[in-house]
Amino acid sequence: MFSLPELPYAYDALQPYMSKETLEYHHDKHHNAYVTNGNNLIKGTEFEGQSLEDIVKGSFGKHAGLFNNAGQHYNHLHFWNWMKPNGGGAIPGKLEKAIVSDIGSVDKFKEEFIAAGTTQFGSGWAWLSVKDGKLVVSKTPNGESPLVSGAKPILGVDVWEHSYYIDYRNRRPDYLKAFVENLVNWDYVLEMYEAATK
Ligand code: MN3
Repeated sequence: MFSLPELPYAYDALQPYMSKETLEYHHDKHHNAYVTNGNNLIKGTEFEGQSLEDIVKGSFGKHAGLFNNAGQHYNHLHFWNWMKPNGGGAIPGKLEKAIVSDIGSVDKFKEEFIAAGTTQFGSGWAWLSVKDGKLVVSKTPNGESPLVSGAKPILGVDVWEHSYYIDYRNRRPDYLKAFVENLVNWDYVLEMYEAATK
């Protein structure tokens, strides 16, 4: 069974970069709907009892309804942890080194990540993930993640309008810049990087 976790911080803790109202709608309504719909759709399928990652990978291209909701549940479970109050700032040394060696520089990573989110047409996500041992930036539509293309996501940003429209209206690039500079929880990204590369 999927279940909705509590946010790892108070609803107003990410202000002014992400408002209490955005988190109330995004967590309590949108994420909760993925949990409820996912639980209804998985009943009686071969996916019952599997790990969330296996459900996401296994239902991709096979069971669109379940995939969309399980995929979004996976994405949002991490998304809440990919942010923290007073986030952004210095990237932990080991991860910074990998970014520089695989992507070129921290600035280039930020540029590529923001561009990926800005150019994702319609709803979706921008990602930093580990593929074949190397860090890559990518984007996906709707509830997809790099999991479905054999990569391991270590950072993702939600570019569905529900993630930014209350605070930024149509200014998606401003939201992405604030996410990178002021919200990212690099300790959690490092944790996922270490798990993905061990
Ligand atoms: Mn969302």
